[in-house]
Amino acid sequence: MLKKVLIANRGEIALRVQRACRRLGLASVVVYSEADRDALYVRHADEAYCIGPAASAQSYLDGSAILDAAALAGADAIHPGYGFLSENAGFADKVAQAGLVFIGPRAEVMRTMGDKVCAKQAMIAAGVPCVPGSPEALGDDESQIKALAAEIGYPVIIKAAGGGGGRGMRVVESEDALLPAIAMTRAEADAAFRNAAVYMEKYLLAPRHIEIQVLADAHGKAVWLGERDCSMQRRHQKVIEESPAPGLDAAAVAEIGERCARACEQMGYVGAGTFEFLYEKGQFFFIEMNTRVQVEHPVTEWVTGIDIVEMQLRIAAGERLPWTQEDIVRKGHAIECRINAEDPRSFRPSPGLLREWIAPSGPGVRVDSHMYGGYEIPPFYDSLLGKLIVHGSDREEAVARMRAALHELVATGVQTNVPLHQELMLDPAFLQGGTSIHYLEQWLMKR
Ligand code: MV4
Repeated sequence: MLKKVLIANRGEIALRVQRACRRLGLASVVVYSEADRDALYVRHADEAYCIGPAASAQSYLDGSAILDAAALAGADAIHPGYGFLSENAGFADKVAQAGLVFIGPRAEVMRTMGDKVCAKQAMIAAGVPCVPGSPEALGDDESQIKALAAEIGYPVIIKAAGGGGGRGMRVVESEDALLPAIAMTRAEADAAFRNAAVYMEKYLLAPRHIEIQVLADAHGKAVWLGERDCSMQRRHQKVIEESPAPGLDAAAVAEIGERCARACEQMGYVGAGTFEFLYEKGQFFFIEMNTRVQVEHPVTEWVTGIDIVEMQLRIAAGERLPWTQEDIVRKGHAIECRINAEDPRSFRPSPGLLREWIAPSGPGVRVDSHMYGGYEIPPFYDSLLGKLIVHGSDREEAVARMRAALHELVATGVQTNVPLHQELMLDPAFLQGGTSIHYLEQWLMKR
């Protein structure tokens, strides 16, 4: 049913989607900015269109330029990858209006999930546990707001309905700071998202970030593909992800996974998606849903044996999920290290000429990267060089493979965070497993 897919992204994920298309015998067409002429995905492409200058706003975020390229190429579907326009409901609408398939859920579902208050309401309706908090956006009644915070118990967190991914939030420790914090968050949210709506939640002090991957078809069936632990992060940038999450009760994860799959069926969700949870003291609390493929999808692919990007394409073509939940069997342990071009101490981006790039290999090693020796890393986009993913029969074997793979990785000419990963792979708390979302930042402070 699909013949030609336009890939509206760059870097490693453009290459990843291109490979999936080729494997399925689908034609693909890529778009690139003036800064990405020498990109590997452009070189491998059968058809490529320059859509504008280096600045993302004038290229990868320019929906009209992308739709023009799709029309010129005769594409019948658009895969948005992650970032850029991947969660932009307005773009999904325009794709549909142009008579093309947007590879993702319906625009209305994207819009619901983009509004974090609506997303939580949808989850409460579907029986997915959420962080205790305001059932709706906060109003203007100051005494009512104070009463709500007192009932929830301090500290509370004020979040922008239009935010997400760590943007537009403020922790409040006591009642005297409450109303000013709400006013500040509202003003920032109005400026940043043109949406002044904010909501309140109990602030969890040291949770883990656990997410559930789902796949849903257009025929009302959904499955969950296990969990990922993404707690190792700095400033909302994930650094290491793994599956399964160390030390969690399998029955408790299965209970949450089932609820996520049923929620998809209830919402008419279509495609790949991720339910993000905070996990503390044995309990899961939903915070947000991502309606795109995620950077860390390979760890789930490896433990389940399922090609998530291939499934996105097949679902968009109208195919039914070829399995029921009982067919989803998870094996071993997978870990992903995000390899960035950055100063390993200051985290400042380090773009420029990558003189050498030698990717590790061997049993249990996968590298998803768009790098090659002699590539000029442009300064305009994120600093991801690629992802190093390993698999082992258990977590210890996966860690051992990661250490060996990090030793083999050669990247010269720019600075990378490989030394940081090497230290973390020897860190007792990481080796123990189950560190909180604050662990890495605290570890970096002490160092
Ligand atoms: C929270 C929280 C604690 N309590 N909500 C940050 C990103 C956004 N997705 C939600 N975030 C948080 N929400 C309550 N009620 C702590 C965070 C948080 C966080 C969450 C996931 C991963 C990394 C994080 C880093 C700092 C704060």
